Amino acid sequence: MGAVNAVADLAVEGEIAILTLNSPPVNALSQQVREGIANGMKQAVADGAVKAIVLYCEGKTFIAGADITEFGKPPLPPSLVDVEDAIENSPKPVIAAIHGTALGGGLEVALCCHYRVAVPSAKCGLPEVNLGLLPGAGGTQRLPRIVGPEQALDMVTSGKHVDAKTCLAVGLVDELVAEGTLRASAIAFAKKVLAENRPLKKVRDLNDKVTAARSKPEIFAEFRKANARKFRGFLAPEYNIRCIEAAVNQPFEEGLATERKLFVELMQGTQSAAQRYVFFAERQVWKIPDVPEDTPTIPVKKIGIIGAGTMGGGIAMNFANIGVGVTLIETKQEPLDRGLGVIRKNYERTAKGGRITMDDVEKRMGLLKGSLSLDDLADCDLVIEAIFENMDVKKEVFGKLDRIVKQGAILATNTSALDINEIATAVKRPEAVIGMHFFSPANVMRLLEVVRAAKTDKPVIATAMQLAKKIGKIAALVGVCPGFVGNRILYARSTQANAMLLEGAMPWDIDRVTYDFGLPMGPFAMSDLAGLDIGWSKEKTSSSTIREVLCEKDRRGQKTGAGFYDYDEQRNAKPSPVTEQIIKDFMAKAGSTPRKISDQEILERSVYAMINEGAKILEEKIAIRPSDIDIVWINGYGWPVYRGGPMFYADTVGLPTVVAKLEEYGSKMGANFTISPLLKKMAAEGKRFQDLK
Ligand code: 3H9
Repeated sequence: MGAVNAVADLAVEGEIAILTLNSPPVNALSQQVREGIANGMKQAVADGAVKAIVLYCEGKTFIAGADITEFGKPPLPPSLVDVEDAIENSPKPVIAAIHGTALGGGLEVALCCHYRVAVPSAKCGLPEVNLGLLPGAGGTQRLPRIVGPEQALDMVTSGKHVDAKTCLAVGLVDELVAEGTLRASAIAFAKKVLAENRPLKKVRDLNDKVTAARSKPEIFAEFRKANARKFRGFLAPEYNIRCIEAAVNQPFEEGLATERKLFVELMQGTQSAAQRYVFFAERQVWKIPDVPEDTPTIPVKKIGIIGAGTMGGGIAMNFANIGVGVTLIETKQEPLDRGLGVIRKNYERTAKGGRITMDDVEKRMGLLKGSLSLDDLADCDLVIEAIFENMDVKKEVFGKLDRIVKQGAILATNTSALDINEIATAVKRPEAVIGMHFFSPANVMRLLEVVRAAKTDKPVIATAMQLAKKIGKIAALVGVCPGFVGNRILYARSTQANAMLLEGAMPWDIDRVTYDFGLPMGPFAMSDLAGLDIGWSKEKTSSSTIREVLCEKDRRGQKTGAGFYDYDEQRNAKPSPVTEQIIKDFMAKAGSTPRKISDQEILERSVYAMINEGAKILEEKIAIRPSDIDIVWINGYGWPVYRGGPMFYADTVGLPTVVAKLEEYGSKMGANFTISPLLKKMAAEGKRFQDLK
């Protein structure tokens, strides 16, 4: 015995064979791993001295799933199902020894073993749904046979990782063994199976829980209803539900066939392609070509935040959540107290929901210190300025910080619009200045745009990215330009939305098309939510835009009960005849006649303008790669992940089509509209954004 192949090894200790996989980083079921298991099983079964087999993994985890990089390529034998059959049909008991995560195909393999042992820190799950897929190797048929259809529905549609203790309780795992002793304990367990002459337990034969649910179709109807909002637009959750239904209503083999058919359908569709692309994009986004992983970082133990408003308070919560002390600065006591009060309320609400304890609330509040003096920031390692968007005031604050805060500290701004290079001129250490653009509510939204200014030092960038990871954000490194990546693209979309209003589309038409495409809300509903009066003042208003006129009529958005829409007490939006009249008056004044704008035109002009802006962002090297732009729009603006982000979507439409349509709409797109030369070039060369690495 010894090496089976490059990633599998078979050792025999007494009556027990240990089949060990070692395929970093996550022991995914690549062709080599499948072959290693299949051949290892063959050898162990053929060896007369072997009475039981332990399947064990080296490295940080048990098998974490199928190898996603192989998807979409021609399948190579042995198939995963063949491997599973070799295990399940083994005449000798096979025991899975689980540490780290047994996910997807990994859990499916474990479910074909006759027994499963795990360390307490291990987790099991079927996360295929997050890749737009379903467990395609029997997982949807075996899981409900152990945990019952209700829990199986929850697991396959959420993709959640279930901790070992719960796995033991629901029967997914047979025994928990002490941390650090997995290999020896699994061998001991195998010996016990032999000594007690335990049967070859096959999950496929457990029928009680599925047959019990056969006469209860309401289980599925209710589950669909309760989750309709969450699953909106996604195919995979529904397909996963159908598989669990099949497990309940069909014999095992037929259920497997249903699962296979639905799996193949999902695998061939664009949703899964998009979601798999996003999986890799989320990992790629952390990689910065000229800031390698070993770039030194600055230890951050104390943070200062200037501004205790919604933004500053939300940002502070992120750091208190991970146990880092924050000094919050305001100019007056009253807003400071109010800011701290809001934070406390937020935490208390979370505690009421059961996600943290009241003890945690106090601990986190204890990490937040209020102050009215910038001098209290002298010993901070990082200061984040989160005051209102005014260049002069920001420069003044940075000038002061430069004199107060210790050398070596990072001076960050949360600006969403201003030129950070100009802000950096206010200090003698521009290399310490960086943008950390949080999205509101900052304690909830996952995106952080880290903005690299002309002189920002690499360790400053590396530290900001590392901190983002620590507070659970996904960070994209972007360059300086008006609106950076996210808001710049948003602006391109708004320009088209506003232009279409003046051609005859109503706000609710544009919003409906946007919502149906999969975004959480359209541009006008979003404006109403944010407030139409941002940047507007009664004194300077000129009635030159619809938005201004709405503000003049005190229709300033949801908060005033009216904006583009009318709102009832519960803030439900209704199309507004007042807005409609304002739009019509505007058009009459301009001498233009309203025309019917099709849903297709609304969608294309909105989305293709965004793609065009994204291409310009790439041309100007404001974003490192197209997939970073997609990460920004998915995590900051709710772009539907099943469409993979605007740049991925462009690839699915085809760049020549995007360019042709933009040329067709040409004159309507606005006086300053130009098509990105990069976009044109790529379209002409038949390239895709995905190919720009
Ligand atoms: C499936 O199983 C289908 C079957 O039902 C049916 C088949 C017929 N494949 O996340 P990390 C790479 S679908 C290939 O940073 P962590 C990842 O890209 C699969 N590569 O580590 C990264 O590469 P790089 C169901 C994979 O410690 C590196 O590993 N399973 C795979 O934060 C490290 O990853 C899943 O969906 C893979 N399956 O988290 C599980 N997984 O270093 C997906 C990872 O070059 N994986 N890589 O950027 C995960 O959730 C996490 O990776 C895990 C570790 C929790 C395991």
